[in-house]
Amino acid sequence: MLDNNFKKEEFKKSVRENVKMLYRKTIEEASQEQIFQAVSLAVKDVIIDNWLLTQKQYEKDDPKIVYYLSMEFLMGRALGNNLINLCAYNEVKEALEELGFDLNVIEDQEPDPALGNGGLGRLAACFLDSLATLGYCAYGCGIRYHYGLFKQKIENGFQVEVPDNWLKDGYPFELRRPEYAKEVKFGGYVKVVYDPATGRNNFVQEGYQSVLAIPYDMPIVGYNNKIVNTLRIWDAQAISEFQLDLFDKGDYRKAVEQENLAKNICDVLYPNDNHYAGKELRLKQQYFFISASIQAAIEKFKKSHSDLHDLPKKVTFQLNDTHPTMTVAELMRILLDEEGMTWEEAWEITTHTCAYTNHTIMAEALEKWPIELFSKLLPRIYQIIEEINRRFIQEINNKYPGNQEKVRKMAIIYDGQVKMAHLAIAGGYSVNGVARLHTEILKKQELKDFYEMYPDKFNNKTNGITQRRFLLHGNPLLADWVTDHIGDGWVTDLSQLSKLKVYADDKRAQQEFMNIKYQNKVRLAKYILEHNGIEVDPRSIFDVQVKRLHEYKRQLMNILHVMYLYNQIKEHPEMDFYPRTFIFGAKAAAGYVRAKLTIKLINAVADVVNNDKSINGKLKVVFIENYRVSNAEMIFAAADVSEQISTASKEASGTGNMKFMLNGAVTIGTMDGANVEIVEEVGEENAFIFGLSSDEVINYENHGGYDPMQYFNNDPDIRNVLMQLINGTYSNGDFELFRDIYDSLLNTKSSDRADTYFILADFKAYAEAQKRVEEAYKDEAGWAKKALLNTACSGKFTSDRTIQQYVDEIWHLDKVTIDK
Ligand code: CJB
Repeated sequence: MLDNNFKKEEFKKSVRENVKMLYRKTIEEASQEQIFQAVSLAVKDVIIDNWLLTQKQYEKDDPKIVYYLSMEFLMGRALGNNLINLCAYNEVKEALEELGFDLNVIEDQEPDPALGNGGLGRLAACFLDSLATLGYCAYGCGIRYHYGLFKQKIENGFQVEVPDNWLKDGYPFELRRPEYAKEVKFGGYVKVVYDPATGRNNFVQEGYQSVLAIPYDMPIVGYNNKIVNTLRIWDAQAISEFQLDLFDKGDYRKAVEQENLAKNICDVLYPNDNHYAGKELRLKQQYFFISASIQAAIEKFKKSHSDLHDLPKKVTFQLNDTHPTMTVAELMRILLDEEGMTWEEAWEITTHTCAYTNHTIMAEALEKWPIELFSKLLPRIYQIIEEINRRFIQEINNKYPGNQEKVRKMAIIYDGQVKMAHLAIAGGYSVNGVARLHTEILKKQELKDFYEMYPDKFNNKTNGITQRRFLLHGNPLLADWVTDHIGDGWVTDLSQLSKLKVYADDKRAQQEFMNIKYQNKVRLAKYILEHNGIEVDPRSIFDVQVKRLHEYKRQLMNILHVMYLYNQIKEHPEMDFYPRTFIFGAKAAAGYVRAKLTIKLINAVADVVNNDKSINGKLKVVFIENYRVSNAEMIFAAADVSEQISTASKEASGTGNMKFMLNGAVTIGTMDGANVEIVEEVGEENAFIFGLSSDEVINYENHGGYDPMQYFNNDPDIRNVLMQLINGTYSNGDFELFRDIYDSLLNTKSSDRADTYFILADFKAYAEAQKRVEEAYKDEAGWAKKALLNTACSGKFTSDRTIQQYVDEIWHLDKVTIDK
């Protein structure tokens, strides 16, 4: 048995005690939610011992620390994952059974802490899991949003957003740490004070408003190694509660303003994915958590080190996209204003401590803050960025004398805007993309000028996912099967999955593998029936697209193809057609009108198709409400086909693609993001690739020449489907409901260029690839082999590998083990 601190009887006793202490109830009287709280506290008790041990070890070893700074951490539920990583899942399951409870039901009581939107936030969560498991000293730093990403309800086919009050019953795995609170200053002005003693000008922010940042720590449990790292999320509190003297001085107005400022900073996560909205409150959020995190990091460093010049040897601040880029200026501020360093010293330290990850090339995601807004809210920070910009322009001029074009394209402040990506690149020592293709596009296109100037800063780190959550926890049947065949080494070394390749042609292994898939499909079918009231046949092909709703991800192409298939079946009822269930799950940003209309279209098509008795259930369409981490685990396990159909060049990496692959789903996709590397690992014969290449897309974008109308005019199938958007087929005779979608594909007036994401260009190739999927699925053994090989070849895509590469090539952390 694994060494996991769990004694069953003690654990049961602890749960009983917790129920008594928390609720003055016996275990028989408690609700399932109360049992969840009591069980979580019992688990937390074990975790805290290891948390203390880890802290002691870190104090002793003094390893280098990475601070992973991120506006988003999409953690998903903690209870099950913590039990998995403590290697206590089965024991606790048994203990609870003996008490009369089902662990699955107890797990379902936990809200999903959805402090993130999609891929970027979930990646951060996978990284924390891998960092703890590999034994590296890491802090996640973020914001304790009171409302996470909204819950999605579907009403009359439309998305409705419902607030996600995840803290309402109290969250058992967090620890409030007011003793580590930090003051964060907004507004006011900068006063220059000459100090005759040093002969320096000192810069002092005055007339500002303060907010107190209170940290809440969440444990990040490493797998079977006793290491517990920390996710530190900051909450805002009015400082006036502490500084009542403000009232004494009669500055009541300021006190009230500070109260109001604090009140809304942490209210809510902005629900935009791959999209910059430019809201002042978002800028406040950014500075709030960065200032608190960097202050705390410097304070911690100074406790055990005497010379701040050593900071780069002991600390890296990793910026998860440009959202935390304020780090560069905040670190400069602390070193200059509080530590009295010269500009040159401070810059040397900063540019060897910060590193930036780029997650997207979508133009609308680029953060560019108006000077007006920025300088008012953060006068000293703005001043520092101005000076960084002045010196950076000098550097450009030195390198490219007289080349104003370079300055225009690369300056940090230009056209009345502060460009955060430019600041992140100039202020750090590493710039990485998140898949090979993405990094190449950054170097050759989006960040070409910067790559030319700093080629050594650029590197690739292909994303990864944690197998602990997405196989061991999410798919226990397959996890056990894998362990039966190759042992359990894969849990911490996913490359071992390649040992499964020898079973690819083994009839029995194939049958077992597909039988597990079938059982997972039954589990999902049950969920769909309970949540959607739709009956789906687990023997049909489960074809799944789950991810944020975005035009570039082309859920629209998928549903248009379903409409096309439906037309085919209706026209040729005798046609041989393998039953298929198209499953969608997606949240659209609350203000993203076209994305929301696409959800309506999917549901409208579902309504018509699912209720058409004449097609004998050959085609079903399901939109799973409120797609999130917890139901994702179940969905990946049940998928036959993984839809990864973004317009080539647009999806930086994708990580859902990896979760499907790990669970034995076969990819239908474009050569985009990490799909390229997935196909490289599994072989082109074990995936279904179609569509324009990224070069072709970029070429159209740079040189024009794309005409979607040509497809409409020349292809009756396409025309037919598009006409159905405006002839009432899916809208009870309403010609207008879906007109915006129709226009977006054909009408140049409705957007810069019609069909921005090349749906019509790729449509027929997609349909043809789907035909190949169907043919392949009919060959049972052939499909089983493909599915099994997808699992067997997915080893590269563990976040353990990604993190080890960050460690080896960017962070240079020291590995820590807990002394026995
Ligand atoms: N990504 O989720 C987001 N939000 C953004 O604002 C920008 C990018 C995604 O990040 C993932 C993790 O790197 C990528 O896999 C994905 O392609 C990208 O869209």
